[in-house]
Amino acid sequence: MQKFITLIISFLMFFILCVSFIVAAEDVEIALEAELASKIQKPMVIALPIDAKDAGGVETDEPSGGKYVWAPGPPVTGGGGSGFMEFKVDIPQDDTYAIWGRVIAWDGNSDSFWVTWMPADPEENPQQTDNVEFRWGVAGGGTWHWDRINHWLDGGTFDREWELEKGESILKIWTREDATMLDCLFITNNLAANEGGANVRLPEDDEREEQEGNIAVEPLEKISTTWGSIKNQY
Ligand SMILES: [Ca+2]
Ligand SMILES: [Ca+2]
Repeated sequence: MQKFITLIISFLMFFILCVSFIVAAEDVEIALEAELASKIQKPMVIALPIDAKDAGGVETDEPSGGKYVWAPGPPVTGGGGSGFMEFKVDIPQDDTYAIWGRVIAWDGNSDSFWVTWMPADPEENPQQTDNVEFRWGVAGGGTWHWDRINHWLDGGTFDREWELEKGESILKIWTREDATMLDCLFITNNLAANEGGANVRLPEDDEREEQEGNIAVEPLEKISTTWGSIKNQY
Protein backbone atom coordinates (compact mmCIF):
# COMPACT_ATOMS: atom_id res chain seq x y z
CA MET A 1 0.00 0.00 0.00
CA GLN A 2 2.79 2.39 0.96
CA LYS A 3 4.58 1.64 -2.29
CA PHE A 4 1.41 2.42 -4.18
CA ILE A 5 1.00 5.80 -2.43
CA THR A 6 4.65 6.65 -3.09
CA LEU A 7 4.13 5.82 -6.74
CA ILE A 8 1.02 8.01 -6.93
CA ILE A 9 2.82 10.92 -5.22
CA SER A 10 5.83 10.60 -7.54
CA PHE A 11 3.56 10.55 -10.53
CA LEU A 12 1.68 13.65 -9.33
CA MET A 13 4.93 15.52 -8.70
CA PHE A 14 6.18 14.63 -12.15
CA PHE A 15 2.89 15.84 -13.64
CA ILE A 16 3.08 19.17 -11.76
CA LEU A 17 6.69 19.61 -12.91
CA CYS A 18 5.68 19.06 -16.54
CA VAL A 19 2.76 21.52 -16.31
CA SER A 20 4.86 24.24 -14.67
CA PHE A 21 7.52 23.79 -17.34
CA ILE A 22 4.95 24.22 -20.12
CA VAL A 23 3.44 27.29 -18.44
CA ALA A 24 6.88 28.86 -17.85
CA ALA A 25 8.10 28.37 -21.43
CA GLU A 26 7.38 31.63 -23.22
CA ASP A 27 7.19 32.04 -26.98
CA VAL A 28 10.14 33.56 -28.78
CA GLU A 29 9.05 36.92 -30.22
CA ILE A 30 11.26 39.02 -32.50
CA ALA A 31 9.64 42.08 -34.06
CA LEU A 32 11.60 44.01 -36.71
CA GLU A 33 10.97 47.23 -38.65
CA ALA A 34 11.55 46.81 -42.39
CA GLU A 35 13.05 50.31 -42.58
CA LEU A 36 15.66 49.37 -39.94
CA ALA A 37 17.01 46.47 -42.02
CA SER A 38 20.78 46.16 -41.73
CA LYS A 39 21.08 46.44 -45.52
CA ILE A 40 18.69 47.76 -48.20
CA GLN A 41 19.73 47.25 -51.82
CA LYS A 42 18.20 49.46 -54.55
CA PRO A 43 15.70 49.75 -56.12
CA MET A 44 14.27 48.81 -52.70
CA VAL A 45 14.07 51.98 -50.61
CA ILE A 46 12.67 53.28 -47.35
CA ALA A 47 9.39 55.11 -48.04
CA LEU A 48 6.72 57.32 -46.47
CA PRO A 49 2.94 56.88 -46.90
CA ILE A 50 2.80 59.74 -49.45
CA ASP A 51 5.46 58.08 -51.66
CA ALA A 52 2.92 55.42 -52.65
CA LYS A 53 0.69 58.17 -54.04
CA ASP A 54 3.58 59.89 -55.79
CA ALA A 55 4.38 56.58 -57.54
CA GLY A 56 0.86 56.53 -59.03
CA GLY A 57 -1.02 54.60 -56.35
CA VAL A 58 -2.70 55.70 -53.14
CA GLU A 59 -1.20 57.04 -49.91
CA THR A 60 -0.91 54.23 -47.34
CA ASP A 61 -2.38 54.27 -43.85
CA GLU A 62 0.13 54.87 -41.06
CA PRO A 63 2.86 52.20 -41.00
CA SER A 64 4.64 51.14 -37.80
CA GLY A 65 7.49 53.57 -37.15
CA GLY A 66 6.08 55.86 -39.89
CA LYS A 67 7.95 54.09 -42.72
CA TYR A 68 8.06 50.95 -44.83
CA VAL A 69 10.24 49.43 -47.58
CA TRP A 70 9.39 48.77 -51.20
CA ALA A 71 10.66 48.80 -54.77
CA PRO A 72 8.60 51.82 -55.96
CA GLY A 73 6.18 51.33 -58.79
CA PRO A 74 2.67 52.15 -59.98
CA PRO A 75 -0.19 49.66 -59.52
CA VAL A 76 -0.80 46.85 -62.03
CA THR A 77 2.40 47.27 -64.07
CA GLY A 78 4.54 44.57 -62.37
CA GLY A 79 8.28 44.87 -62.86
CA GLY A 80 10.71 43.70 -60.19
CA GLY A 81 13.65 41.33 -60.19
CA SER A 82 16.34 43.32 -58.36
CA GLY A 83 16.96 44.65 -54.88
CA PHE A 84 16.51 43.22 -51.40
CA MET A 85 16.48 44.02 -47.69
CA GLU A 86 18.61 42.04 -45.25
CA PHE A 87 18.18 41.49 -41.51
CA LYS A 88 20.65 40.07 -38.99
CA VAL A 89 18.49 38.00 -36.65
CA ASP A 90 19.88 36.64 -33.39
CA ILE A 91 18.16 33.30 -32.77
CA PRO A 92 17.80 32.73 -29.00
CA GLN A 93 17.28 28.94 -29.04
CA ASP A 94 17.25 25.92 -31.36
CA ASP A 95 13.69 25.74 -32.63
CA THR A 96 11.27 25.84 -35.54
CA TYR A 97 10.23 29.35 -36.54
CA ALA A 98 7.54 31.13 -38.55
CA ILE A 99 7.64 34.69 -39.92
CA TRP A 100 4.79 37.14 -40.35
CA GLY A 101 5.02 40.25 -42.51
CA ARG A 102 2.87 43.40 -42.28
CA VAL A 103 2.19 44.22 -45.89
CA ILE A 104 0.25 46.10 -48.54
CA ALA A 105 -0.35 44.48 -51.94
CA TRP A 106 -2.45 46.61 -54.29
CA ASP A 107 -3.13 44.03 -56.99
CA GLY A 108 -2.00 40.81 -58.67
CA ASN A 109 1.11 42.50 -60.07
CA SER A 110 2.33 43.86 -56.75
CA ASP A 111 1.81 40.93 -54.38
CA SER A 112 4.97 38.88 -53.97
CA PHE A 113 8.51 38.77 -52.57
CA TRP A 114 11.26 36.15 -52.47
CA VAL A 115 12.37 35.08 -48.96
CA THR A 116 15.56 33.26 -47.92
CA TRP A 117 16.69 32.72 -44.32
CA MET A 118 20.23 31.44 -43.90
CA PRO A 119 21.51 29.06 -42.66
CA ALA A 120 18.19 27.14 -42.83
CA ASP A 121 17.94 28.07 -46.54
CA PRO A 122 20.89 27.84 -48.95
CA GLU A 123 22.73 30.98 -50.10
CA GLU A 124 20.75 31.14 -53.28
CA ASN A 125 19.61 34.17 -55.27
CA PRO A 126 15.99 33.33 -56.14
CA GLN A 127 15.81 36.33 -58.49
CA GLN A 128 18.20 34.32 -60.67
CA THR A 129 17.05 30.75 -59.98
CA ASP A 130 13.29 31.45 -59.94
CA ASN A 131 13.00 28.75 -57.24
CA VAL A 132 9.36 28.73 -56.11
CA GLU A 133 10.41 27.26 -52.72
CA PHE A 134 11.35 30.84 -51.82
CA ARG A 135 8.40 32.62 -53.43
CA TRP A 136 6.09 34.42 -51.00
CA GLY A 137 2.59 35.01 -52.41
CA VAL A 138 1.58 38.08 -50.38
CA ALA A 139 -2.07 38.37 -49.28
CA GLY A 140 -3.71 41.23 -51.19
CA GLY A 141 -5.05 44.37 -49.54
CA GLY A 142 -4.65 48.15 -49.80
CA THR A 143 -4.17 48.77 -46.05
CA TRP A 144 -1.55 47.34 -43.69
CA HIS A 145 -2.32 43.74 -42.75
CA TRP A 146 -0.41 40.72 -41.44
CA ASP A 147 0.41 37.79 -43.70
CA ARG A 148 2.33 34.68 -42.68
CA ILE A 149 5.24 34.04 -45.04
CA ASN A 150 4.44 31.09 -47.30
CA HIS A 151 5.83 29.12 -50.22
CA TRP A 152 3.75 29.90 -53.23
CA LEU A 153 4.47 26.65 -55.03
CA ASP A 154 3.09 25.72 -58.41
CA GLY A 155 0.89 23.10 -56.66
CA GLY A 156 -0.49 25.39 -53.93
CA THR A 157 0.44 27.85 -51.21
CA PHE A 158 1.68 26.60 -47.81
CA ASP A 159 2.92 28.35 -44.65
CA ARG A 160 6.69 28.15 -44.30
CA GLU A 161 8.66 26.94 -41.25
CA TRP A 162 12.41 27.18 -40.67
CA GLU A 163 14.52 25.06 -38.32
CA LEU A 164 17.27 27.22 -36.90
CA GLU A 165 19.96 26.79 -34.27
CA LYS A 166 20.77 29.35 -31.60
CA GLY A 167 23.04 32.02 -33.06
CA GLU A 168 23.17 34.58 -35.85
CA SER A 169 21.07 34.20 -38.97
CA ILE A 170 20.53 36.29 -42.10
CA LEU A 171 17.03 36.90 -43.39
CA LYS A 172 16.65 38.34 -46.90
CA ILE A 173 13.43 39.67 -48.41
CA TRP A 174 14.01 40.12 -52.15
CA THR A 175 11.98 42.12 -54.66
CA ARG A 176 9.86 39.89 -56.88
CA GLU A 177 7.21 42.35 -58.06
CA ASP A 178 7.57 46.14 -57.73
CA ALA A 179 5.22 48.02 -55.41
CA THR A 180 4.80 45.20 -52.85
CA MET A 181 5.24 46.92 -49.47
CA LEU A 182 6.67 45.64 -46.19
CA ASP A 183 6.16 47.57 -42.95
CA CYS A 184 7.56 45.14 -40.35
CA LEU A 185 8.25 41.49 -39.54
CA PHE A 186 7.33 39.26 -36.60
CA ILE A 187 9.33 36.08 -35.99
CA THR A 188 8.10 33.44 -33.53
CA ASN A 189 8.40 29.78 -32.56
CA ASN A 190 4.61 29.81 -32.06
CA LEU A 191 3.47 28.12 -35.28
CA ALA A 192 -0.24 28.95 -34.93
CA ALA A 193 -1.80 29.55 -38.33
CA ASN A 194 -3.70 32.72 -37.35
CA GLU A 195 -2.21 35.99 -36.12
CA GLY A 196 -4.20 35.97 -32.84
CA GLY A 197 -2.97 32.50 -31.93
CA ALA A 198 0.63 33.42 -32.78
CA ASN A 199 0.39 36.72 -30.76
CA VAL A 200 1.61 38.70 -33.75
CA ARG A 201 2.44 42.30 -32.84
CA LEU A 202 4.29 45.44 -33.92
CA PRO A 203 7.88 46.19 -32.83
CA GLU A 204 8.25 48.01 -29.51
CA ASP A 205 10.57 50.96 -28.84
CA ASP A 206 13.27 48.84 -27.17
CA GLU A 207 13.25 46.47 -30.15
CA ARG A 208 13.68 49.41 -32.55
CA GLU A 209 16.57 50.68 -30.46
CA GLU A 210 18.18 47.26 -30.49
CA GLN A 211 17.79 47.16 -34.26
CA GLU A 212 19.40 50.57 -34.54
CA GLY A 213 22.25 49.37 -32.35
CA ASN A 214 21.54 52.42 -30.20
CA ILE A 215 21.31 51.01 -26.71
CA ALA A 216 23.13 53.77 -24.88
CA VAL A 217 23.33 54.36 -21.15
CA GLU A 218 20.54 56.77 -20.19
CA PRO A 219 22.18 60.12 -19.27
CA LEU A 220 19.90 60.49 -16.24
CA GLU A 221 20.87 57.08 -14.95
CA LYS A 222 24.51 58.01 -15.39
CA ILE A 223 24.07 61.18 -13.33
CA SER A 224 22.26 59.43 -10.50
CA THR A 225 24.88 56.68 -10.41
CA THR A 226 27.61 59.31 -10.14
CA TRP A 227 25.70 61.20 -7.46
CA GLY A 228 25.16 57.92 -5.59
CA SER A 229 28.84 57.06 -5.65
CA ILE A 230 29.78 60.57 -4.51
CA LYS A 231 27.33 60.31 -1.60
CA ASN A 232 28.75 56.95 -0.64
CA GLN A 233 32.21 58.46 -0.34
CA TYR A 234 31.07 60.71 2.49
CA1 LIG B 1 1.62 38.53 -58.48
CA1 LIG C 1 7.75 50.17 -40.46
